[in-house]
Amino acid sequence: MKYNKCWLNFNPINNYGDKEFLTEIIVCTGNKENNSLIIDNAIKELTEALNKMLNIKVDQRILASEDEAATVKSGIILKLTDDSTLKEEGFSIKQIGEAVYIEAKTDKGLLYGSFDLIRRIAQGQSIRGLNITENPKNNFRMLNHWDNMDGSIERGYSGNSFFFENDEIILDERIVDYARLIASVGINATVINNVNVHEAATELITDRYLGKLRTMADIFAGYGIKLYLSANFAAPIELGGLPVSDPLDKDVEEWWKNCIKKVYEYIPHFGGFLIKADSEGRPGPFTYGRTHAEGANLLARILKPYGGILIWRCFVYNCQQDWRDYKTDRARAAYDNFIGLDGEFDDNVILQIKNGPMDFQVREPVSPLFGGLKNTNMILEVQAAQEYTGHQKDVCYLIPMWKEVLDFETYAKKDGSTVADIVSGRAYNQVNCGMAAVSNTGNDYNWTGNDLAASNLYGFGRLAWNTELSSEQIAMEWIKQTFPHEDKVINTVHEILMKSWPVYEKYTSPLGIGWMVNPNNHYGPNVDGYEYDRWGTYHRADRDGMGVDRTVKNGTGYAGQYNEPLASMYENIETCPEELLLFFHYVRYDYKLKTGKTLIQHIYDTHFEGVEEVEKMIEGWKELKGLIPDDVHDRVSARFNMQLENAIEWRDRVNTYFYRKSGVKDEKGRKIF
Ligand code: GCV
Repeated sequence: MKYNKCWLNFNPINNYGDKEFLTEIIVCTGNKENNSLIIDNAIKELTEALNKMLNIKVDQRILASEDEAATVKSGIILKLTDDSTLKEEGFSIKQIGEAVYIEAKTDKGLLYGSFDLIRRIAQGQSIRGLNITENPKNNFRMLNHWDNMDGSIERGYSGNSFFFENDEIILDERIVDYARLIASVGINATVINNVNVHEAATELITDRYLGKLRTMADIFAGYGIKLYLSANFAAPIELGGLPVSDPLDKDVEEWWKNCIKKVYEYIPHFGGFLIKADSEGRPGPFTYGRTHAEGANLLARILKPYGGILIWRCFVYNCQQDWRDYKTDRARAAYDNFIGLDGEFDDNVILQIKNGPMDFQVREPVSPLFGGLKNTNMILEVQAAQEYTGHQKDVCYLIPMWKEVLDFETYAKKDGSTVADIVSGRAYNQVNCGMAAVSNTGNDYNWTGNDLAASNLYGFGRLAWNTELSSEQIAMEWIKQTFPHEDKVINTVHEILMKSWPVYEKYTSPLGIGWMVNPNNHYGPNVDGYEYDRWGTYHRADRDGMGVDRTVKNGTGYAGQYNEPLASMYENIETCPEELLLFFHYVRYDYKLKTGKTLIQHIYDTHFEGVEEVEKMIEGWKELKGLIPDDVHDRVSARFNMQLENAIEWRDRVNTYFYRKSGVKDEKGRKIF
């Protein structure tokens, strides 16, 4: 076996009490010939899950007529309905008498309902008296893969790509299992290639690859997933031989028209494009003096008749900017570049905004763009790939971080304008919006490098479906579907996951300062390592204090990009949330935090604590030996060893650095190297 099935392992559930409802799957949507691939897949999943988990060999029956359906009294009944409380992808599950009814408006809804039922049984939950209705909170629930055509993955920590190898597309059983995995948590769209579109990837939109992509898109469609591609803004030059890729040039428009027509001839259900432009060396409309709206709208207009969507990233900044000017601030860039374009994007354009203003640091404030744009579709982009959060060597369960972002009140409206309200479309009555995660997958046996990192992939899907689920609940669901149902296992893994982000933060970056990592690979400490700062350091530490002054009064002015009362809250050192203190302020080492500790003592203490807590997590994990499969235990133990080494290195380097800068001794007299 080249890979495991993660949370779709369908481990046996002993002594499950509700078997009597589950002996037959009955589909009431018409005759067999009319059944869609999606329904066939739903039946397949239910059949396999019940067989493996409960040892039930389920029968299947397809009913041809409504009359016949009315006679059914027992089994799992999949039924299309026109229930107006359900959205297109929603479903209800009701257990009545001897039957469990899964009802939905569409085949996709039936698939999601089937996975929901499986999830409940896999957790050992009773389905007796079940009566639930579920509608997804977000319409777009996407993965972004940063996979390159040579098989490498940018910021990939789980092996190589399972989509590409040697400039070819891979079509094998793993693609089906990938689709099953992500559909099971409600993900409905995926971009399979890197936003940095290099060489062969530019050609994905040509005859060379479109045939195979069609096959892949069909597999995905069977699980309700749309295929998207990252496109190269300079494709008209690189593929078409045109002298420019100016979005207002007629030949460029004509070129894209022909290209997109061809894409849809091959793949009528193609989702659309994701574009990274004018950022980190990627081409874009700035070259021609055009705006990002002009760039995005050109493609959106052409995609529109096909039902296509154009997703345009707001991760636009000038990595060559002169940091010596104190007012220069990369954190300002996304807002500065896009706020003036609010309302100028076509309705099938979605702006994709990273959760924070910088770049997926351990701790950042929420991007002010969410509270700023009012007439623009938005997708929240988070990073499941642990680029700055431990490379999937260190455990870092990211759902609590994403929850904080979703729950953040932007004050864009008087009420109901949290990030979750905005990206779900509730705040401004929008349809084209949602959430995307940079995927943490690769062709490793366990998909995510660290077995525990699968919780982030699982959790992203669940959270994108229902932003109101708690981090605790998501962790619990994942654990129960992944590990044996032993209290000790469940409690220990739950505790490890829930502590992991705060622990990682403790031994790495204090109070929102970020970027003290080794340049380029972004793992391990390097206090002065920020690669785009050629003239100084990111943290701006001197002998008196550290932190970046982002106030309007004296600093970069970034704090002023927020709506009130947030702008004033961040501006004022007394009201600025402490976990972000150094993000917004230059703070003296002797500044007293709310705990009564000085800033420097806080840095020392948290770094010592971080290492101690990793040691405790390892102790807990050791005790699971024999209670979970050996291979899983060994793999995670090996990762924990790397994490401990990393944490010690962080502790020592950070503490030593700031001890040398400040000259202030540790109050507790611990050894600082
Ligand atoms: C795909 C960061 C990463 C890059 C990534 C970029 C982006 O800068 O380090 O690897 O490029 O973000 O999100 O486009």
